[in-house]
Amino acid sequence: MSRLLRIAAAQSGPIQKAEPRQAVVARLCTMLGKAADEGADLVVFTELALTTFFPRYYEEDRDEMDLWFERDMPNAATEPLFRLARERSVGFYLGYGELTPDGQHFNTSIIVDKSGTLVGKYRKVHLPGHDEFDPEREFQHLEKRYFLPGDLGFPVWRTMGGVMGMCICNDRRWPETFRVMGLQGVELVMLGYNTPSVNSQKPDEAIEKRTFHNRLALQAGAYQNATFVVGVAKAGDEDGFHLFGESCIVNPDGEIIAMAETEADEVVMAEIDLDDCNFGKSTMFDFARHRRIEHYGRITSQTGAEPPAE
Ligand code: CDT
Repeated sequence: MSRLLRIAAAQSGPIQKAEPRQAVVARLCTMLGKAADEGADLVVFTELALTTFFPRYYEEDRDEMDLWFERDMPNAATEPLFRLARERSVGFYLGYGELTPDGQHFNTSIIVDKSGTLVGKYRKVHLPGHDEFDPEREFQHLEKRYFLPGDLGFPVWRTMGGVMGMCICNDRRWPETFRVMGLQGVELVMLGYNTPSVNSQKPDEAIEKRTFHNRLALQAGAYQNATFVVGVAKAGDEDGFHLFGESCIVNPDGEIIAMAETEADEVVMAEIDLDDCNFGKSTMFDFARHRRIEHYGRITSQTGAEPPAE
C-alpha cells in the first residue's frame, strides 16, 4: 500500500515593509504555479506569508497595527491565490495575521484543499517575545503585544489522503505541539516560520546554532511522532533584519529529505508516501502500548519548572 503525495515547501524571500499584499500574493501564485507544474498536490507557504514580519515594529497604539491583519480569508488580495489553487487542483497551507469580527488578533494558518475548500484553521499557541518595548534588545519581537494565544488547540484533519496538522514557528520548539497532534495520528505537520538570524538577547550566538535548533526541533518532532514535517521559512533581509531560510521536508525517521538552498522565493519539492508513517506508529512510537501517562501529570498540571529545594 502507498499513499503518495507530492508536496512543495514554498519558501518566501523577504517581504519589505512597503510591499503591497497584491505583489506578495503574485509571488505566492508564481510559486504555486511552479509547484503545480511539477505535479504538487499540496503547497506549504510560510508564517505571516502576506506581509513583512511586523512584530519587529513597536507601535504605542495597537490599532495602528491593524493594517497588517486580514479581516476575511479569502479577501480581495488573496482571492487570486485561492482561484489559482482551485484551477490547478492544489491544496495549500497559508499563514497570516487574523483580525476577527469581534476584534481579536491571532497569528493564524489555514489548510485549503484541492477544491478550494477551507478545511482547517490553527491559531499560534506559543507566542514568543514580549509585549512592551524592550530597550535591552537589539530589535523587538512583539508577538505577545499584537497577538492573543491561539484558542483552537492543535486539531488535525483528514484531508488530501492523510491526517494533517498545523503549527506556527515557535510552536516547533515545544514537544507538546507535536505530541498532541501525534496523539491524533498526525501524518503531516505543516508549519511556517520567521526566525531572525540574530538572537536579539544574545547577539554573538552563531547563526549555525540557530539553524541547528530549527532542524533539531523539526527532526525530533517528526521522529518522535512518526510523522512527516514540512517547515517553511520567510528568509533573507527584511527591512535590514535577517531571517534564516533552510525550509525543509522531514520524513518520519527524522531525516531531512529536501531543503531550500537560497534565501529567496524557492519551491522545494518531494514525493512522500504517507504510509511511511505506519512503521514508527506501530513499533517504537506505538503510543497505546508504550506511553506511561501515569508519570506525565506535570505536563498539563504545571507550567514553569519547579526544581527541588536547595
Ligand atoms: N516567529 C517566531 O515565532 N519566531 C521565533 C523567534 C523568537 S525570538 C524572540 C522562533 O521561535 O523562531
